[in-house]
Amino acid sequence: MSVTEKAWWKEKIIYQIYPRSFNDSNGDGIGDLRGIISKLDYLKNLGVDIIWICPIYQSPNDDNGYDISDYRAIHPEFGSLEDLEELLKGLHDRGMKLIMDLVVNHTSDEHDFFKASRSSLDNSYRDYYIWKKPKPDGSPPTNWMSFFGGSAWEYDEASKEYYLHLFTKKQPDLNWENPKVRSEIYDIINFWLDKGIDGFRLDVIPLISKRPDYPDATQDTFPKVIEQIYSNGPKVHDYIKEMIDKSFSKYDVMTVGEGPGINKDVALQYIGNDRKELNLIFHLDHMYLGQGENGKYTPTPYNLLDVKRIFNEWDKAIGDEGWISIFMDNHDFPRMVSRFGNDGQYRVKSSKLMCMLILTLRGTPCIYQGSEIGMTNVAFKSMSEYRDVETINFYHEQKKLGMSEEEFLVMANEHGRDNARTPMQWSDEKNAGFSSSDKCWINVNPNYTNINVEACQQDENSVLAFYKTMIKLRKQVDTFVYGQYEELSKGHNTLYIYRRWDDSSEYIICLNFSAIEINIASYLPNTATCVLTNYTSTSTNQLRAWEAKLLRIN
Ligand code: TEU
Ligand code: CA
Repeated sequence: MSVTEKAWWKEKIIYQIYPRSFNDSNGDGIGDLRGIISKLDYLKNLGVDIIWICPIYQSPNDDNGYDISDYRAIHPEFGSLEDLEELLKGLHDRGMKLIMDLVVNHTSDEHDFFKASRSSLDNSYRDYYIWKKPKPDGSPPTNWMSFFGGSAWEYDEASKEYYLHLFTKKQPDLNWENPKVRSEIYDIINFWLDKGIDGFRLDVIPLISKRPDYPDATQDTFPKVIEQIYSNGPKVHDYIKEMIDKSFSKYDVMTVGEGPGINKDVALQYIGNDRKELNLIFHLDHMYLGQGENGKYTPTPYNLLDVKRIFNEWDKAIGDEGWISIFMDNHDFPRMVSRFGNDGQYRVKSSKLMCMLILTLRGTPCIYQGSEIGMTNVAFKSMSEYRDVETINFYHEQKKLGMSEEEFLVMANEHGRDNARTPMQWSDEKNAGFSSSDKCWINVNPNYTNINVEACQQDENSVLAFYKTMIKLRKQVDTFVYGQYEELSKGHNTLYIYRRWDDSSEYIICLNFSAIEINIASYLPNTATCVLTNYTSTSTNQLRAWEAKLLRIN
């Protein structure tokens, strides 16, 4: 058994903050940096180590900050550079770390680079972006669809050319073939690393190298288009290696790539111990489950067997040769207790079950804000409550095809990214204690009155209490970090039982993803001690409804 190389970014726990929705310090209804600063002791007390904050740079907010118009300026809504430096110091003083979001596949169309690029065909910034002539019939250069619906090409009347935008038309893709673009990006990275941040989450990094022949997409599902057309282009590793060499390699920092399109067969090219590229990735194979021909709004069925298959295949493919993160939701996907758990009668139990899952699988756990109190999806009653450009764009697309608002609302309620973007629920006070404003940028989930941090802090059996216990346990037991992994319940469509072991100890984690009690004696050795369960009483070999049980094998 090869010993996995030790590293701080393997042992620590990431907590993801969507700043817009975390805590509003100045009453404008928008979360901000000073709001995060006032919650540092809460985060320290939770036990998390690395705080990843989504983009806080200057942006027109077409995609809530993932459309950057100035990479070195903090958006005034979030605060100032001094606030960011105070947040960084506050984290470092508590022995915690900060990683920021690096969005360099594209900029905002309001970035100076793009304003210059679009100004004329012969402008020196023209080839900072990807401009192509129309096909002879005037149609876009390829049939590529944007992640957010519609064509990935926008026609520019002035120059009679199209520019590429794999996301919204206000997010033009940068041309990484251009060494001047790459050099600008390395300067941006070094600007922030010199400020002492502890690394970056690299947004859609597999997309940065485009296939030079710009082939039309022929795949039958959008995830396959991402994998085979948009991601893993011919120079992606040249670019990542050069980026690491020109910036990250000079610091003891963490690089975690967001990996749309990275499948288990190419993953080690990005994260292999010997590759000197990224430290780890957030792969999205389990997140993309259910995304059909045009993505999430053309849904296809899936179940727990698919999720387990993906986790097993990835663990087999990566083993000790690389590293990934373990997460089950973030700001782009529905809340995990609603999607994979049971956010009704078994909300508390299944929230604790999801906690045990992400903290005992092999990989760096990433907890998304609000998961620690069992926050759920939100059932907005009208499309006017939605804020996410992806949801709104797809709504307009489906409306053109005849779908009614009521019909689309059902899908938006289930799949929309705003499910994860409603304000953090701190208390049962106005706006869940998130803001003193009369109007927040997005409505608070009405269930804040009983799902909130304060309520959890009064209850020793709360989801929050369970997260603290499970986080402590994970930090005491190296086996959960560096140990091997094997599923014991393959083929079972509601049980997920797996073991983790190394030379020092062995544990079996038993998760019942259903409300049906089941006997699991056949999966267990005789000598097992129950270390933790999400029930207040222990049981024998019965796994009760949505029960999560951590057993130590003596
Ligand atoms: O997400 C890229 C990505 O893969 C997601 O867009 C995901 O496929 C989609 O949202 C599922 O609905 C990153 C950021 O996380 C996301 O917030 C940005 O919108 C996107 O890139 C563009 O920067
Ligand atoms: Ca604010």
